Amino acid sequence: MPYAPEQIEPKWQDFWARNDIFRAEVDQTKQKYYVLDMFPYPSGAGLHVGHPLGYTATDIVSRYKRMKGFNVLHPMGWDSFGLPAERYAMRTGIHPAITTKENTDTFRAQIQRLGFSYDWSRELATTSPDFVRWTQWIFLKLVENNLAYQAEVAVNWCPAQSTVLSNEEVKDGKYIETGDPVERRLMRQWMLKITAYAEKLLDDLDDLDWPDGIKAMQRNWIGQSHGAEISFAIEGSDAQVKVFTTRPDTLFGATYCVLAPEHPLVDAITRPEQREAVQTYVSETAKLSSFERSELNRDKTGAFTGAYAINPVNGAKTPIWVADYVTMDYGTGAVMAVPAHDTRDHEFARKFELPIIEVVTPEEGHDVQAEAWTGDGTLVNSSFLDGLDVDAAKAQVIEWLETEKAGQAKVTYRLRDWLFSRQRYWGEPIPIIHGEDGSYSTVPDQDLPLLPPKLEEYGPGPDGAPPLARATDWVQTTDPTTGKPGRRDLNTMPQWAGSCWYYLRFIDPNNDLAFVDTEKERYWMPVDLYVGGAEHAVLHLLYARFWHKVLYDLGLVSTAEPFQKLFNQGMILAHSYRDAQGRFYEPEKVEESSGKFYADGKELVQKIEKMSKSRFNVVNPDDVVREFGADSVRLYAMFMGPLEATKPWDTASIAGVRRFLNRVWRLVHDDDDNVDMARLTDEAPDAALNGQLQKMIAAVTSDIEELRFNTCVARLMEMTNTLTPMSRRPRFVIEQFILVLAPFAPHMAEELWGALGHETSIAYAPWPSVAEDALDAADAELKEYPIQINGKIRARVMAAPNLAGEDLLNVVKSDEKVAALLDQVTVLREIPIRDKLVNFVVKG
Ligand code: ANZ
Repeated sequence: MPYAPEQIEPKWQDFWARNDIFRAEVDQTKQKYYVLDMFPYPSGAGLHVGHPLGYTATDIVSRYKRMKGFNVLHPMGWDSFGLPAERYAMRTGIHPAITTKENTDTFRAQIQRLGFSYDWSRELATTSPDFVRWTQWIFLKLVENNLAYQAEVAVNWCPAQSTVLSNEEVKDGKYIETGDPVERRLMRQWMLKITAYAEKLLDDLDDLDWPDGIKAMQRNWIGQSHGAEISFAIEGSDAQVKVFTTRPDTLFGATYCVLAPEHPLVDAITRPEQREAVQTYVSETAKLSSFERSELNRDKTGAFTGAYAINPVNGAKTPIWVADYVTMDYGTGAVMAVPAHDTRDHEFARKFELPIIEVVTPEEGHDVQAEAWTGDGTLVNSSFLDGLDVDAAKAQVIEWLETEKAGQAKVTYRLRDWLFSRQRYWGEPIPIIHGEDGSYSTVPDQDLPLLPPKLEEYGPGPDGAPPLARATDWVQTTDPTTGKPGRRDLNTMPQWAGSCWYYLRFIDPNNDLAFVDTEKERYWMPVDLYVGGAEHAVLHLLYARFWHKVLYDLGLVSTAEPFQKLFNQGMILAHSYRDAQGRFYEPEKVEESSGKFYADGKELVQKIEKMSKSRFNVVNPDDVVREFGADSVRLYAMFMGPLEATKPWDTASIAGVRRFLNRVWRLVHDDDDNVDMARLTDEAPDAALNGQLQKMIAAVTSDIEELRFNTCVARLMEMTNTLTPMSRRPRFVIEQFILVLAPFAPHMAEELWGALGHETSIAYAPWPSVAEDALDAADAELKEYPIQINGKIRARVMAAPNLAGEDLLNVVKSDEKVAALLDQVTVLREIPIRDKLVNFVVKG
């Protein structure tokens, strides 16, 4: 029997499961390591080859850390609330829980076929009643601590989906998942006060071992601005306009003020003669989406209120306008306009013929009447600020404002509160009961979980009424605190809720008394390594950090941050083929001829793109596991390129990795597939071989620590190239090699480990340590063999010195690059020259 992954892989998977090999328990005598994957949404499409990429990486780290003596927590579960199951239910009437369970079973089986070392006893699903109970419990903690509130808010309403969306889910006026247009609408909604944590969310990023790009995106999203809040009195009124500015230094250059159209002062200050114009303007802008309003190149529009504000610094009378380039959701919803130094104010001033006063000297030749000067300079036309630079003037004017009680320094954030209500069926119902008088009560702990009621129809009702409104019996209830009739909240939580805390539940998944046991939480947290796609840069990772910080402040968890180290895997692309009309062809039907692609007699264009059904380029992990084995798929996923790179999947290349594993098999087995005792020797390796071994161990160790797995695979291949041609292979070297192979190709490693007489799983065998002194010896010992094709050097192979004949040829031909070169030609003659080079005489 040659290497047969289809036989050994199920056998070892079964062995691991039956013996609970990867079961993790708190052990105070051991150092812990918590490795987490972003858990998948179990979609109907099944696992995608992108999943195994990240999962293989975390599995390698988990297995490596176990061998290093760590107590490793490596769990898997399901982020199972979600829109696709609900949509499917709307079409078919099948309850989402049923489809979710089917999909989960498929996902689990697919994942298990890849031999990942999860502790399956901790498996959880965000939709399970037990999990929902604690998600709702945490939400009620937020309510109790005034971090959740109801508000009449202008929401992102998506008519096509009949639901509101969070700001994070909307980009360029469209729902990021479906591309459906999004409008503004006023609705009473639950909001979570994430803004209360803006500063902590920003500051604590500094200490995290996260990719710089992700940190930058979070910083940008939180959007901290330093400036001042300044009060302008309103002429003939007791009211004041408060403006937020990042340029208080330009206060002498303010020539008008602007209120957002929704600003509460608009009505109160508008003069009778301007009322009609202002009202028309306000109602026109209300029809625009926030996207349309924020479009930078839009023509500036506005209306004069007839009222004037008094500039506190010089008593200047400045007209108050209403204009939609100022929005209610930032700062104070009002600005002082400085057309000489702000581009938008400049455009507006030009259009409505408002004065432009220079207060910061621009560069030679720049005219502020023609274009705003937004750079640095020296203050002019500004009384006591004249002569100062921008920074000094900011400090000076803030001091003046604070003394005069006309304003103060102020830090503002772009971050908005998190809109938390969804008008959907398949989510955690919001556990709140509304009284008839407008008050509300929380559902008592002992009544949790509050599960969604059974419905005949899952879609939204007329005009976006939430589906839960249909369950009239469920909705009508008694307020537990007052005993009076009450109505349940009709909203559900967004899909992000479960993923805000699932990593805590993995620590203690079956606890009935608490969401997590304190002792266990203390032992396992924080997550040491978190791997997943970069698409979660802002949404999931910001929301989870927020919940975690709330729990931390309530003394319910022991760390301020949940995920110490984060790594983003790259996206996996695939080849697609289309004809001139844009029709896609299945890759199996495509023929290649001299670099061009054909099907049905048409020439096709080959592209590397995202995988999608419509492009026929989705690779199913089951198919590749069946064809090549899980170990080959794992190795290929790592060998494709750096983990973080976006790269194309190429099923044909798995064959190369499979050939490598065949050679590994042959290191221990003879041609009859018995353990090859004849070639195994108990003699110690010579210095060259030992040196190469030590180098490999050192390199793979540091590469795993830094998540550079593609280079690890290359090292394993080099080592195999050296060992393959040897007639006597030191057992010591073979065993060390198998140990290093184990995290990458665990089934193969277990099998060979057993074949060499070991009776316990390799999963907890100690990771080889490096003999440092042998390392130096090694460098001197390896030799470079140039590889010629028809006399021209085409590659170089590093190998032991003094190789000759068949041994030299074997080493050289098992090199990936050389193998690839020879694949394309017909070899006529092979000329190995001892200790020097190899020349291939070829045709083609
Ligand atoms: C006067 C001024 C003078 C400004 C100047 C800029 C340049 P960031 O950096 O994004 O924080 N602003 C304040 N609130 C606003 C709102 N609700 N809608 C639209 N614009 C608003 O931007 C802060 C600046 O954006 C503020 O500083 C204000 O214009 C404007 F030479 O005030 B500035």
